[in-house]
Amino acid sequence: MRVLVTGFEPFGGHPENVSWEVARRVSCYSADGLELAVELLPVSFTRVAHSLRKAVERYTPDVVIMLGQSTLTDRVKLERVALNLMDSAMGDNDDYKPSEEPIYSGENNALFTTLPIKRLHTAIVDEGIPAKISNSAGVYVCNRLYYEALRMCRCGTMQALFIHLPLCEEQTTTNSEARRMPMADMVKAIEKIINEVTKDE
Ligand code: PCA
Repeated sequence: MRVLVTGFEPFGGHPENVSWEVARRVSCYSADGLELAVELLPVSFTRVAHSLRKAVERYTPDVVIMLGQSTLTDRVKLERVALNLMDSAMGDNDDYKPSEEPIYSGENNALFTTLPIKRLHTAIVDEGIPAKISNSAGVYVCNRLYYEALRMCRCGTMQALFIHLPLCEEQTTTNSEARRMPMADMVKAIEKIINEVTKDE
């Protein structure tokens, strides 16, 4: 069973991105029959899809678990759906600012994960880690990546899930409103998800 975990580089003035910090730590996780790879992705609407495709070609994962940082959540947020839409006034790390652009013209407005998101949510909550299911991954680069991954899933047996994470307690930020969670809890949550998805195979 091959699992690819992705995290993002820093963006939006944050010196680090919690998603990569968690992915890095999760890379040490081991379980019987599990082959785990981690990949750092660019916060770029135009480059992120190519980076994902290259990583999928290299590792041929059964499951891709993508992580992203969100200052708007105070818990582990399991994303159910990706929209065929890009919009950002702030711009990405290439300073690209799409305005209500489709990712793929004429394709599905939304794609859904086929992983058992409710069961995964319960598994994390049972560990005592705050988590929720979300029906919007936003319209920024995380959503762009998720749409690409779910689009690739339709052509094969690969499955994918996107997870937004709050900042960790140790992380510095200029955003005093940002929600936080202990790093250890986020790492445990992702390891639990890997454990659950590999159990099915
Ligand atoms: N979060 C952004 C992109 C990179 C990241 O970590 C998002 O929510 O789209």
